[in-house]
This record gives sequence, structure tokens and C-alpha cells, in this order.
Amino acid sequence: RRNLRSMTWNSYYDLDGINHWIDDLAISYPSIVTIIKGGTTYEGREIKGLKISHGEGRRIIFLEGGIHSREWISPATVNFITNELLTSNDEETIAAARDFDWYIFPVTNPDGYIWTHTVNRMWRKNRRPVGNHVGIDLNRNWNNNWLVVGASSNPALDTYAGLGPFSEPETRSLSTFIESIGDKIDMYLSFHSYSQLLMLPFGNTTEPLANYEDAMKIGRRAMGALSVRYGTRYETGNIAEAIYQASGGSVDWVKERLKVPLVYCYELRDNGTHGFILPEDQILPNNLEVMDSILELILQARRF
Ligand code: ING
Ligand code: ZN
Repeated sequence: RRNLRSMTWNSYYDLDGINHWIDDLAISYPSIVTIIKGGTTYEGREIKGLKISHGEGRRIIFLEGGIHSREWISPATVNFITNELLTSNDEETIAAARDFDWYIFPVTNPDGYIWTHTVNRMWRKNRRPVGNHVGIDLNRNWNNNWLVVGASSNPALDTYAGLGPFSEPETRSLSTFIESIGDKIDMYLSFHSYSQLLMLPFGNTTEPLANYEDAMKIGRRAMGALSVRYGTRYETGNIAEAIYQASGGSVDWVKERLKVPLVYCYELRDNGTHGFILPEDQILPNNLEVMDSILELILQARRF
């Protein structure tokens, strides 16, 4: 039998590398890991993910990575969390893995991700052609306040919201999948870069809506935990106050439509020195500090 792959944290992996690794995890951990299909892309690829489960009937933590293809640190972070949940000897991590069902999609925009590895490193959108242009911003295409603010109707732009809410196969199929497990999700985490922020819904208004106060308290504590290891500073706030007003993003839809209790969107390292092209020697430190914050999020959520 061939050797099963393990992932390293000193370089970025392409789509094949990630997908083969996921396949090998299902072979290595047959009673815990299940391959799941979150949907299908414009070019016909599978949105591949995995479920980590130590038994029936648990509440769910959902991880969404790589909806913007150039933000390579996002899939790398999600893969690291996955790896920790399966291999760590740390007690808190073992408990986190055991007590929840984890639904994990490191690359939710596979067509775009391949494009950044082959043609244009700075590609953000999916790869569907519209007129003379290509690509819809998959984080402006969700059916909540679609095209209201911080989104464009111009297909030439990076924030083009598409022809209508859920016009794209990626968002349509992924949202259908999420909806099918929606009432069991306790926490939904979306990973972007860059800016070092932990953001909560909503993107269309700076008003503190839903469980803003509780979510802020939990988020701030988690960012405290994140800063311990290397002193990395993250700000916490709702999307509109922390970064800019923008609607049609996944987290707003998950929060508003599915009423998931805790919904956060990370903007990972860095603060703009390297931006989307985060050097490979920062992958591991980024991953370690984010993992610290995830354990704290879970700890705080359990207390609530
Ligand atoms: N940032 C996110 C973006 O889509 C965001 C910020 C998150 C906006 C959620 C709206 C909803 O613009 C990056 N870096 O992509
Ligand atoms: Zn992004």
C-alpha cells in the first residue's frame, strides 16, 4: 500500500494536494472522517470537504475556507485546524474534536483556487464568464441584502455580486448543503485574509444586531488568547465597523437565515506588509495562534 500523505505547514498546497490529503485522512481515520460534498462549481468540480465525528447527535462547528481564491492562508488555516483535531495530544483539542461534529470545507471556490495557482495569483472570484468578463464574487452572492451595499453590478469588478442572489453554482449548492444541517450548527467560522480582524455579522450596518454583545465578549476573549503566543493583535467588531460595509456575504446569510448562535469571519494575517501573498514562513505561526483562538471560542461558547 502506498504511503498516506501528511500535510506540512511550510508551503501552500494546490487544490489537488489538498484534495488528496483529505482522501488520505478518510483512509487513515475511517471511523471518524467522512468525505462530504458541499456542492459543485461552475467548471464542474466538487466542493470537497470532510466531516469529523466521534458519534451521533452532536452539535456542529462549521469551517468555511477559500471562498476568495487568492487568500491562500485561509485553506492553510482550515487544514491545520483539521489536522489538530485528528492528531493533537492536547486535552482541550481532543475534547473539541470529540464533543462536536465538524463540517469542514477548506476550499469553497475551487475553480478560482486553481486559477491562482496556474494563471493569476491575485484572482478573487469564481470563474464563470459574464459577457466579456469573468467571475462573480462568491462573498457577495448570498441571498441576504443582495447587492445592497459594498457590492457591484459591474462584472469587470472584484466585488461583482452576480446576476441575482445565489446565481452561482458554488453558493447555491453550498448554501443548500448548509441549510440541510442548519439547525444543528452552533458555530460557523469563515476564513479570509488579510487585516487581522475577528468580525461578526452584519456587513450592511454598523448597528449592533442579534447577539452582538455576547458575540463581541466571546470574540474579544478569543483574540486575547490568539495574542498570547506571538503578540499578534486582532481587532474585533461587526463587519461594517471593523472593515467596511458589504452585503451578500456568507456569514450574514448564515446568521440571519439560519439563526446560528455564533458566527464569525476571520481576516487572518497580516496587516498589509505582504497582504494576500503571506510568506510561507508565517503559515505555521498564523495557524498556531488561530488554533489557540478557536479553542478559546469553544471554551467561551461552552460557558454561555
Ligand atoms: N474580506 C471580506 C470580503 O468579502 C467581508 C469581508 C466578510 C465582507 C463578510 C462581507 C461579509 O470583502 C475579504 N478580505 O475578502
Ligand atoms: Zn476574502
